[in-house]
Amino acid sequence: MDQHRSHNPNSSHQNRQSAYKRERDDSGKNHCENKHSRPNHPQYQSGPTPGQNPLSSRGLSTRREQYEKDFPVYKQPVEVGCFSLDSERRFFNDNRQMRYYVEPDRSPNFDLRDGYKDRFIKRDDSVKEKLDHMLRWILANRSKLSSRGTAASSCALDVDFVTWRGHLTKLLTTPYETREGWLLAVTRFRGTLYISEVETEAARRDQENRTERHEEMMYWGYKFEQYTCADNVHSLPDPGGVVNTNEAFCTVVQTRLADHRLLFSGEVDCRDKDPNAPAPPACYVELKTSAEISTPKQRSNFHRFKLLKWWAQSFLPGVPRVVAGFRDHEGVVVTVDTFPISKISHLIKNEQNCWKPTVCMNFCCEFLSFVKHIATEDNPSVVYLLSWEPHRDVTFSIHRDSQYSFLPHWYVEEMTRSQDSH
Ligand code: 0WD
Ligand code: CA
Repeated sequence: MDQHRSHNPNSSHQNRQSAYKRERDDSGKNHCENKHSRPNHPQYQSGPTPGQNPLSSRGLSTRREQYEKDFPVYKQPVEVGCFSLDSERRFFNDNRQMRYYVEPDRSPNFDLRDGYKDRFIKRDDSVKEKLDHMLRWILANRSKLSSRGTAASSCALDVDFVTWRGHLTKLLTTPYETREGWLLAVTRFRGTLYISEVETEAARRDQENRTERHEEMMYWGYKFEQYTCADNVHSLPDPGGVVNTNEAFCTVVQTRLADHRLLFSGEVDCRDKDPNAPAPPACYVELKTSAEISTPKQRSNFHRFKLLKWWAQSFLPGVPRVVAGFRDHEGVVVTVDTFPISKISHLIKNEQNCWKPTVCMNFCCEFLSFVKHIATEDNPSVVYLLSWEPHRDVTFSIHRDSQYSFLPHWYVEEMTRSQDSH
């Protein structure tokens, strides 16, 4: 795979890369240094002195107009590893939970309600795993990531950011989000910035007040996976089995957004079972369910809201297609459609005032610059808490040895040890 090609859905944009490079020529020299150059960003003012706790009134704008610029450089994501979580949520540094896509009929009539009462084991979502699985993967694979650095380099890892793909998806969709805010905890440790989500009060309330109908509908997505995924290349899906949401297969990818080197992991539903399929992540398939579309209004909402989320989630790790099961109110899949990620931005072109990939990517890029700029103290027990509510700027506060600290001792100790032995 050509690592230097940028991954761009709007390749018709002329002059994109050269214009972008000119803007960025003052940065990206040494990603390990703790003090950062302070390019002139229009979106925010200089941050406060670290060490203070009060919420800063200075923030980062999330207004769409600010981010309607050329598409930033986004390198083709490269899979650097993977891991699996088994039926008891135990970590394995391998692909044992990989599943294989078996194409269903276009009108399969899958009953997504089947098994909800008697063949469903639900992950305990009160257990907050934070970045732990990714950190385990990093420790098991640190030789692939550590700087082959000279004595001058003090980086433990050759990346600027470590996070879950899902957190980046939230950033990409922020300029268009009108309902749900977020809280992201950031810690700088040995030059790398770790980003881990903190549940908002509103999200906790929503989770507690879910209706039985909503609980069941959350199962439907997993049931669709069971109808379309086989455990082995040569086997078939087993709709009579148990759905266990502890099980997961996750890809770990490395890429770069402008001058931000990213390492993130995302859960992958399945892969193309053809042995001649392209290498990961290009052989991966994302599965979704959605309410069937019968009116122009429903179609428009689907384009404006759902396709934005689907595009952002799969574009980030370079997963090329989403297979969607459209279901009726009784949870029966009436049609199945494939959405190539590269075609989604064309599909939405006819919607008035619709979302734009460039706005999503430019906002994420500026957010990461903002984080580099404010999170200056390199200390595993310091958390910069970035918070955002719809129609507001992104603001932050600083917390020492607080409930927000998320890098576990086992990680900090092992990284410190491995670094000192280099
Ligand atoms: O706050 C969270 N949601 C966290 C999730 C915090 C820390 C870890 N995780 C875990 C998830 O349980 C999962 O193993 O990270 C893994 C997924 O990370 P991701 O790929 O970055 O997450 P995202 O892109 O939001 O979701 C991908 C898939 C979902 O598919 P759909 O099609 O619904 O987008 O991961 C699954 C789900 O299948 N998933 C979860 N599974 C169980 N519990 C959860 C969850 N909380 N969140 C996503
Ligand atoms: Ca899915």
